[in-house]
Amino acid sequence: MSKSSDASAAQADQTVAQVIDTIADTAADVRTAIATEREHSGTVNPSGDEQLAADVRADELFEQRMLAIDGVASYASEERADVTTTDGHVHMAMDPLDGSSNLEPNSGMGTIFGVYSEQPPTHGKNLLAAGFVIYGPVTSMVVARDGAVKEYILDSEEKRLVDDDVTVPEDPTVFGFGGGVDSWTDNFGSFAEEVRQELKLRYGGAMIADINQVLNYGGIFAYPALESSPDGKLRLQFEGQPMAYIVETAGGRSSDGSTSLLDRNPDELHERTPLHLGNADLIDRLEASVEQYP
Ligand code: AHM
Ligand code: MG
Repeated sequence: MSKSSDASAAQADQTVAQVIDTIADTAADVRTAIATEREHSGTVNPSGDEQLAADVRADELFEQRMLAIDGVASYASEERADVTTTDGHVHMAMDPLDGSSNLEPNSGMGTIFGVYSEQPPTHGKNLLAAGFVIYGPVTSMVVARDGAVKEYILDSEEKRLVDDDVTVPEDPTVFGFGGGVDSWTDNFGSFAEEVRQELKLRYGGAMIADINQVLNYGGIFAYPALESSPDGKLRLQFEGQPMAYIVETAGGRSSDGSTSLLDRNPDELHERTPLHLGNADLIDRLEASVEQYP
């Protein structure tokens, strides 16, 4: 590596550290938005989902805080059509409030972030780091960076490290599959029936919380291709690739049905993807079952 690329790698590394700290600091404000900005905003996001005031607020908070960091060159999110740009060398892609339909029943919700070396839409290989925050009984944060996944608790003065080596447990225990059973393809339905006989169902309606179950207990989470929506529901750049980066760094696998989500190069910022994440052998079996996915 040349001296100048050494310097820019070090610069990017410093910016990534600042991004992670700023997201941790912003979590308390997002929790407040969840508690106070509970009404529908009367708007839809670029995927056509109705937005809550809390979705819009979380998006504004992260746009403002991310772009205020020296070195952050752009901010893209599930809640806005276009990328906001400035000068810098790393690029943010975020789902500011994942699982916001859980707001009314007071179930888990979270924030997902991916830090890319190129402006989205971009290839998954350009991820430098990724993570998520869960606004659950406590606020926790999981970060994948430099080949390791770490978990922190945020409800104290400083972010407190509680696990410095998050790894997908070898023996899988839980599964959670999105979309109605009637909307699945026959191949996915057969695979789901096999899994149902082996593992315990855990499905909470927020991908971050469901994948955090997989990180803790081993297993598989999927939001598959649906008969009516062959690309599924979840967005590749804001949800799929960051979560795939975390699960793969923790020793698991990701797949869109035939390839790792990190090998995908989206044409569109808001492109959707079938998504399957979890223990490697379960993802291998999934791929063998659904081989004619897109
Ligand atoms: P959102 O980002 O608009 O909240 O949508 C994504 C969420 C995922 O967290 C979750 O897995 C999925 O939508 C749940 O969908 P469904 O309600 O169809 O089960
Ligand atoms: Mg989401």
